[in-house]
Amino acid sequence: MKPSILLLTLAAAGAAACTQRPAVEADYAVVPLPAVIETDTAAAPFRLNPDTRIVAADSASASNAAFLAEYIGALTGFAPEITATAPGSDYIRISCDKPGRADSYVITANADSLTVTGTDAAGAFYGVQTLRKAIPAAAAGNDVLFAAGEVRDSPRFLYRGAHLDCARHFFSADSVKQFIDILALHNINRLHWHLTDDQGWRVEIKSRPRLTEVGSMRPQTVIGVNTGVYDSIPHGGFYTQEQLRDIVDYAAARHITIIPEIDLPGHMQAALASYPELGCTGGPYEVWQIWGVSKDVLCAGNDSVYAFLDDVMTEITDIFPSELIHIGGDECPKVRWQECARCQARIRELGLRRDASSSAEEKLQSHLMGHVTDFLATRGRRVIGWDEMLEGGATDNAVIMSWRGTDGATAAARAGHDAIIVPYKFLYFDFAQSTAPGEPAGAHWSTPVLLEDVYNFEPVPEGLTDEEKEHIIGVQANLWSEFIPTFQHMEYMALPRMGALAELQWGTGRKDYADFSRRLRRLARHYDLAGYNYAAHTIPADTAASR
Ligand code: TNX
Repeated sequence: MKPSILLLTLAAAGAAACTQRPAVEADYAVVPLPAVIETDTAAAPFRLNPDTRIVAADSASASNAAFLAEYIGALTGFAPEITATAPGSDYIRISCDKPGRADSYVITANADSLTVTGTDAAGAFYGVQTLRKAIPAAAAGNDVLFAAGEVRDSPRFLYRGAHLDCARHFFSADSVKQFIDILALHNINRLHWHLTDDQGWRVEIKSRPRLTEVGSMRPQTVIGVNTGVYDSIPHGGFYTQEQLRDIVDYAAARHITIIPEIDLPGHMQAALASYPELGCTGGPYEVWQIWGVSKDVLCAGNDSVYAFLDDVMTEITDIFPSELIHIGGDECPKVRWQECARCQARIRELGLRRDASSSAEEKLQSHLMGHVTDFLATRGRRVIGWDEMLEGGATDNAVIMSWRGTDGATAAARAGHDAIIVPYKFLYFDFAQSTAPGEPAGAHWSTPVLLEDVYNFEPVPEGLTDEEKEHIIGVQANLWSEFIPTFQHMEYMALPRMGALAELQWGTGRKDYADFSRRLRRLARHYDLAGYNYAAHTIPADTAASR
């Protein structure tokens, strides 16, 4: 007699129950902390297991489903199948059709299923990041239990940035992609990419080939803080437009917009070395081998400089779809302009005069920045500049990046400009992470930026009205690279401070350092799994007091 199918099925189920696989528990309290976590410990949890399927409910959710499958694979070793329709039970469903604020999501879990519903594809992506971080990094070979209940989450700021300086030291396209992966893990959605500076021009501009032929390479670099001793090692590199487009796509798939920065009119010595006629003195100039602020800047009295900038921005906007384009504006000494006949003639021609707040040369800089702003506006773009942009007067819709403190942001918000908060004392991650002996060096001109300082920083300046506060659109950390020559070192400077940054950008603003430390320790296990280099010693240890 043949055994019935029913009997066989029961026997198989019995065997599975007896040999039920071990399980670990997920914890929704990740970094950054979700706004609301409501779990019901009395109800049966959702059990992620080797048979769990991922349902991509709509075409916009397919890539989120693929990311989740990849993360689950890396964490547990399972290879979940992705389907378009939900089975009866045992599935994770991803969709992005919930009305509400951008970048937001809800996770619901019960014994049958787990759902991630975004207000848009980006929101669902952050829900997927939360699930990924909720899974213990040491889950391999285990099922994962997700407590029944709901997580509702929405970011505090819609601009959540990180900056990377690839001009002072060049990092490969693959390293930049790894940086983008790190940003995604922290719910960061803007990469402010510093692509040009005195020490190197890193972006291919086809109409001006010498920018990379000459400007991307320096013959050697000063050792330490302008010691006068050089390393005799040529340093350089640049990204082709094809590589740049590939990186833009890689970032976009992770809901990250790349904001390119062409820093002008100062920080341009690599461009001057390539085209000396763009400077006030005509050169010769070299791609800078030292650090600091160069006196040699673009000549603001020369029409060919304006044409040069139009050409550069034409190609930049062809490569980068970002609405915001960063045009620098920082640290532009005026000594050359004061002595330059063409700059002085331009000042007279424009009728620029010193007044109580700005010199004629500062106004000349505003004129030049205004030209680039107007040119970008014809291509549908809006500019960001460093807070010096306010000095000679900034155009109305310029976004101000407040780096010398938060006063720039306050002034900007009061004048009706949007502002992004990046004060060096809290958010310059090129400064050392501790005062411990042997702490890897970083920038030297200010004090170390400790993990706890980052976490406890309140980004919205005091004294703003509610309406002015609306102008504080984002928070960002900056990673300058003068003293950070390798990508491994860069990772170390970024992590784990980026965890604290994510809390400022996404979180509610409530402060509880012990609770953050506990969550960060779990995130650090994910850093370990990914092989990231990070300052583990800065994470408070797991003592009874910190639990
Ligand atoms: C200041 S922030 C700079 C950069 C340096 C950085 C080093 C800003 C607008 N200018 O050029 O790389 O300090 O910490």
